[in-house]
Amino acid sequence: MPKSVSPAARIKAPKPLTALNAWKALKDHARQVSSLHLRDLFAADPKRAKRFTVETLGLYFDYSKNRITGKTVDLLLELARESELSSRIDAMFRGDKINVTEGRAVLHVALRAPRNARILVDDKNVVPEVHAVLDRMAAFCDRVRSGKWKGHTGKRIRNVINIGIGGSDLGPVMAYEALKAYSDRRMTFRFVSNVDGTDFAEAVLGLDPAETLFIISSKTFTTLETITNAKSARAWLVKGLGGNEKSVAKHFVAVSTNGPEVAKFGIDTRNMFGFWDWVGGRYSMDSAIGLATMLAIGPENFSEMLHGFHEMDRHFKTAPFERNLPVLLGMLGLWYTDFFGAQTVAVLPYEQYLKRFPAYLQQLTMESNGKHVTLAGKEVNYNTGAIYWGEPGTNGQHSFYQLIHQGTRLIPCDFIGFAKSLNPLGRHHDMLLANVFAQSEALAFGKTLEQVKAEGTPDWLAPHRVFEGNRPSNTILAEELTPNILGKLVALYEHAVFTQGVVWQINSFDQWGVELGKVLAQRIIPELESKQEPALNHDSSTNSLIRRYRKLKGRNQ
Ligand code: G6Q
Repeated sequence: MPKSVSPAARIKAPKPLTALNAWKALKDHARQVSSLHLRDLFAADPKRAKRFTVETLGLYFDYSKNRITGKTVDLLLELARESELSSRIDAMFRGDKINVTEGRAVLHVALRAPRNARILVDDKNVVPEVHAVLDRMAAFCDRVRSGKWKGHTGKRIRNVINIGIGGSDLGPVMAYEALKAYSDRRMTFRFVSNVDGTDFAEAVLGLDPAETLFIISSKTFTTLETITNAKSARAWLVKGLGGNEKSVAKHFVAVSTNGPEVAKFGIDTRNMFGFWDWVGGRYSMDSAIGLATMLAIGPENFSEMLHGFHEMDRHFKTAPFERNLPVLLGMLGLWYTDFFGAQTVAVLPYEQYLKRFPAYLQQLTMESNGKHVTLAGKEVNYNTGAIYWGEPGTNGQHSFYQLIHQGTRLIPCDFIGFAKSLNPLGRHHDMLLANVFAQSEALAFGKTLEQVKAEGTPDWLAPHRVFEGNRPSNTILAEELTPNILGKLVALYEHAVFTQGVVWQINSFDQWGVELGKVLAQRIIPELESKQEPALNHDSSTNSLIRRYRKLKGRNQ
């Protein structure tokens, strides 16, 4: 539990965000920029695309189709400087306990640091421990992938089921889907997260328990959904293998920070892969939580992914803000959230393998920056974290893009595309990429009434066919989706989230809302299950819902 004296109180209270010079200047500046159209900004500056593009680390980041001028960028970066972003970055990389509400360091960057790096937490270098776990994971993965690790009946493992939720699920699922092309196709990978029994039932459907390995991924090893699913998995396995409890040993491994709970569940802690309290759940896909990913793609590809993460970390720490991808991405997002009233950001990967990337980013961004008080506990008087959402292109074009093009809301978009397909098929890929470029062009430039009329559209129909344009987007292009590039993309967003959190003066690394969810249901479960009619003390709506549920289940007297 947090101590009674707030560690935040020891932090020198920064000037309120809205009192910073750059913030005030941005307020005035936003009024001027809101009357400018991207059509005019592009027409006035033939070099605009070049001026607002950064190419580094194999990523081509074009942010020219944003509602910005050179002055906007200067002021946004000035705001980052006034917010002391550099020293906050240093504090994170140094292992300072910047997660003040939980008294923890925030060191996902240590998970991908090279072997010879030195990062201290409480005066102890944590990098050797990180690599010791990675080495154990690699040895385990080699044994499973080569068939040396045998199940209880002597059969090799062909199916891997990761059981975890939130940060212990979204990263592994996203990375598995993203890197499927690099995975061992002879193996089946499935992911169970929901406490809804359907999730588990569907995941094991058609699988032979003798060939199935469960990874129970839970930092705390007390999460209701995960432990419930893990118990059902154990029952399914033991039943399938003739009722022998000993079979658990060869079919269950754990990823956790909680050895005693793992042992209590019945998993030998020699088959446990650890991580540390300085790794937040949503920042853990490159820790042992990535065991399923490593089993799928192999240790070498996994290490390529870590290398990608690390390259972006180094870039974030050292590149000047003007060329710093996470700083630019973060500050551009903040520009629309705080100065244009934008509520959401659409992430639109034109790459089928990234189909779970928006869902992954949803947790990363919204759990991190969905906060309404500052580090010092003061209510903010500006907007913080945006709502992130999206679907892979081109599917979204045939559904929700309509609102982005012609609705009444401003929705900044991040387009993500790759020059090469991992499945080249005739003209498919050129068509796919033509759509990326066409969409961002249409969003920015639109179609005027004059243009619509010039096409012979009757007057009554013309307003419906006008696209006002001036709708902002970033485009991120890379050569090909590789483990390395995936690492870079994830780290790009991680650090963009950090950048925003620093400017908003919030703690991006706690999640009390999630903790609340973990306890709320506990009180109601016995009320649903009890044989006797329970005495209910909720509000009248909740009481009625519980009674109705019990009645429908035939549990009422
Ligand atoms: C992530 C959150 C949350 C967490 C899950 C699972 O940052 O803390 O999504 O990952 O609640 O928690 P366990 O790994 O402890 O089961």
